[in-house]
Amino acid sequence: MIKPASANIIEQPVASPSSREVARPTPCPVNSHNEWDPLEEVIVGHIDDATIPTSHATVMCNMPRSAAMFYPLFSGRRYPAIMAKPAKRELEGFIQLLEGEGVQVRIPDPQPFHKKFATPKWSARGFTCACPRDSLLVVGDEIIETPMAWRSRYFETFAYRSLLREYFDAGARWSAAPKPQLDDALYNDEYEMPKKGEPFRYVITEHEPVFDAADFVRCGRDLFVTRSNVTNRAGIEWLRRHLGERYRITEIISHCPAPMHIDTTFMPLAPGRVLINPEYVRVEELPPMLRDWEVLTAPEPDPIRGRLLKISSMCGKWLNMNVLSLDERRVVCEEKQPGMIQALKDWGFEPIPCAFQHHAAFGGAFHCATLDIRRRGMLQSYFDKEARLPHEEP
Ligand code: DAV
Repeated sequence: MIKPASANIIEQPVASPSSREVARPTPCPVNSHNEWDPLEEVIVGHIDDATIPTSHATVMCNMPRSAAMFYPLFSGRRYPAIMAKPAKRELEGFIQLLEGEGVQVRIPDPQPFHKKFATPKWSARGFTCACPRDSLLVVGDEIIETPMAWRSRYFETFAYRSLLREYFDAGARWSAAPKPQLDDALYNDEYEMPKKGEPFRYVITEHEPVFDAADFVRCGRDLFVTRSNVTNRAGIEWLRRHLGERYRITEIISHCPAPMHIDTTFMPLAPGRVLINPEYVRVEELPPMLRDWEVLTAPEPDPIRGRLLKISSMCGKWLNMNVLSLDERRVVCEEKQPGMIQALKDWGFEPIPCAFQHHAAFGGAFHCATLDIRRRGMLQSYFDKEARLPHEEP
């Protein structure tokens, strides 16, 4: 069942009252239903005033060991130029590439991330808006501000408020999950990363709903989620009820010992085609609704060269999967990952290599660094008949 195109159309006032023209409907600027429709407008984060996040269990438990040793020593300070400068250069190159491919790029506002802020119970400094994928979730014509578990990210969506206001004025729906309190009760003091074979456990409790948008990926009427060190069951349930009957949310089991964000684990690239991380995902544990989908197993990442890059990355090695689809064929991926470039070619995609390794110190790669505002397409179901929602027509 396809949502009528008119659902995305809003009426704009006529320019001049004397004009005889009838009001022409303008499409809503926010319209993105999946990870692969042709990309027209995207927010790309920036790293101005990026600040090493305030040391906290939620931050440290997700970092590679080398970074977890080094970041707490500098927490609350701005990222040094030796890290920021090359990352900025790469961001500029990425933006140029997107614009060259005909995508409209929007940049968030400057924010004083280094400034200390407080709630009645705790204080922190900010982090960065390098990764719009985490704090905002676009579902159709709606943008949802997410309740993030990191204290250092409490006010991060403020960087997007002028954009959000603009989209709202042009007809988008704009909402926010309940502002979390992020009290001590949300965090599990005794948390230790589970060892191989030990049951899943998470640094966050179920005290209140929290989630990062990057723990979800969208395939039309279906969203997939991984529970993680920033997304709890209550957070998933909040989104499920908020989106209502038109959508279904299905969990993907990740065997990552410290999971954070689905976009290095399970990345849909086209209708019926999903890229999976062979270390975190077991094909036999994928939900049955995916049985007709082609599962593309990500190749082993090529090793990162360079001492600073190695110790400063906040992310795991599977960042090679963190690609951005411009459409069902064109995929922006890291130029220093020849294995992934070749695999994408072999699968019939058109990889567009781009230098972006220095962004890993700020939280991710292409998927993390972006938020697709508009992709040309409509809401659809991509799963077989049995997998349809009970009220959906065949
Ligand atoms: O695999 O370290 C990267 C973050 C993606 N948003 C990882 C998570």
